[in-house]
Amino acid sequence: MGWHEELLKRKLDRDNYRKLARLANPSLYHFVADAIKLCNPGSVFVTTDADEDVAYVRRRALESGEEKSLALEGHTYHFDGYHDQARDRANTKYLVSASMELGARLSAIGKEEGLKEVHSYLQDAMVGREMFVRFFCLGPRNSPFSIPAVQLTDSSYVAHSEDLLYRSGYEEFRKLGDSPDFFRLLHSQGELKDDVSVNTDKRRIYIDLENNTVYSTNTQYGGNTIGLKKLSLRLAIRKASEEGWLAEHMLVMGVRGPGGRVTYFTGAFPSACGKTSTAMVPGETILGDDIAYLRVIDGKVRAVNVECGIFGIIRDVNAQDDPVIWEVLTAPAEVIFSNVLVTEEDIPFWLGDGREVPAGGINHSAKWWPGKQDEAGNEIPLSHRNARYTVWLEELSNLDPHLHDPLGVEVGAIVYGGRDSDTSVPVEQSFDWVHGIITKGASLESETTAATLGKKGVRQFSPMSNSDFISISFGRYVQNNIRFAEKLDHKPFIFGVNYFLKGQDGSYLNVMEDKRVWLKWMELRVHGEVGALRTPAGFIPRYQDLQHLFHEHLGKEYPEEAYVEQFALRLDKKLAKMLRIEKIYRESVPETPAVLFAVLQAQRQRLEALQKSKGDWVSPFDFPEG
Ligand code: OXD
Ligand code: MN
Repeated sequence: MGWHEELLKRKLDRDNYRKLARLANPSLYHFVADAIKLCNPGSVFVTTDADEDVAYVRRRALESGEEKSLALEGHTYHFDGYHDQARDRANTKYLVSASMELGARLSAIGKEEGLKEVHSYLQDAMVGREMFVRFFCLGPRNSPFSIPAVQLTDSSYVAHSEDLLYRSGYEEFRKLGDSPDFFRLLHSQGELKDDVSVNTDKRRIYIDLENNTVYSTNTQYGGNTIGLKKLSLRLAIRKASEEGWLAEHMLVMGVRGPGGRVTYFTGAFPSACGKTSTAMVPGETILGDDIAYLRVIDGKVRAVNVECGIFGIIRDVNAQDDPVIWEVLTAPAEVIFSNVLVTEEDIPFWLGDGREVPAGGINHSAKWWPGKQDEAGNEIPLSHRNARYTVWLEELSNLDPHLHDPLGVEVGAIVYGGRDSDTSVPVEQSFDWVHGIITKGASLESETTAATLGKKGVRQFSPMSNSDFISISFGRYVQNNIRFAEKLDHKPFIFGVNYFLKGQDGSYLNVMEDKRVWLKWMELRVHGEVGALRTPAGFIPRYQDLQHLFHEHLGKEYPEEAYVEQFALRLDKKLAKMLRIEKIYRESVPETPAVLFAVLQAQRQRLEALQKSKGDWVSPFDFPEG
């Protein structure tokens, strides 16, 4: 027996040792034993797929005080520290060895230096605490998509959240045998005061791509700690690029067409840009709201949701706009609320919930009252703008029946959307796969939101809405996307959407529910059942079709002036954007495929020619049917 096994035997009680030993995987023993040696936990709990193990984690979350009960049965809440409320981009880095080429857009640190640093923060970080060892399966079980992953954490909140978000995977590890092919995630909250991580200056999320291992410490916020989410997405993007499939920041949903037809869509939107609310549009079915794996199987693109739950932004969730999730959040069910306001009656409140603001309560800033200010004199809202809820998808009334299908669903359309106040039309279809990947996916920009730390509202380049998670050079990533379906007979259609377009007076031109109409239009396009107008940048809807769809699905009028304002081509803005994107690829993206420049330049020339004849603003009625 090597020292790893000896240490495990010494540190784990009999029951927990037996659970680990049953997996008979030396690489797993190494990972767990190394982590125990480093973090020095007081005890270790190994979780199998058994209900009682899962229930134990849930109970510990309450006993440890990381979660507290709310009035409704099954509801709990958790707070992250005041300065630990979003993904920390600046301190999330790839550990690179001399042989790795990641390109300048990826944040990296030398492997030796980075490991030394993060190990120093993790050293003895779990003294007197319990370490949870949790096994999960990314994607459905027993599937070509499945990736086993093991999470070690000293946070029962993290372990509990993952339980709602991922399929348990102890049995997947049993099937894995002694293979080292699994993801490894190690997290510690670091030093705590009043239940929150205090050393946020030492918050680090370091990713070792060569060993499929992620280290996260001195943080509690889910986006930094729930290793199966964005941290595993980074590992998966690299794995996918080596194996010829795609790991994407995408929702998966079913959109109903005429006669009960269901067409499956995947959709990439940067964080806090309408992805979850699209996936939950009333009347359609949801498979997932955040991360999808896509593979070509039998000549068709198929997709699965990597997760089985939602870690959703709660801000603006209200009975009117989001009836499906509202129902779940206001009835007994297993729900974790984070960074909301909790009143004396143990009722959670959040920004934009449509209810009267309560007189006070506690939130991420401790005791709260309306008008409370932080040290800098800024008013503290009743809940954080990035406050979240965590639930099982099974709780949703519109869950699609294919969530757990090992082969996923066939993808009819891929939608790319960003937060864009002044450039793109609400919905537009690309000419073909390559044009779509390049002008919609690879050209995506978005104005920043509260899901990451830093200034909000700054326009950022975000190819496929994945820029925070791309773990290979951006050029190679785009190339992989192009190649993925280029040669298939049945390619998904590619669309761009923009829910955030504003008019001249600065107000939004659409309301949230309008996206239902865009979805219905796209569904009809996939089946060739509705016409379109051909612009130099893609196909846009005809007025009469939208008028009909607005009436049929939303029961409202759609005035011609609204159509013209929303679908006019804003050529000055569109051309400026194209120049920005070309410049980014030319100057800072090595390995950019030549076809990207060819497609962008051809489109730019078409738009310039149009601008010469028609000026900066062109009405949709000026375009021919195409
Ligand atoms: C998320 C994110 O939580 O992208 O999904 O930040
Ligand atoms: Mn996301």
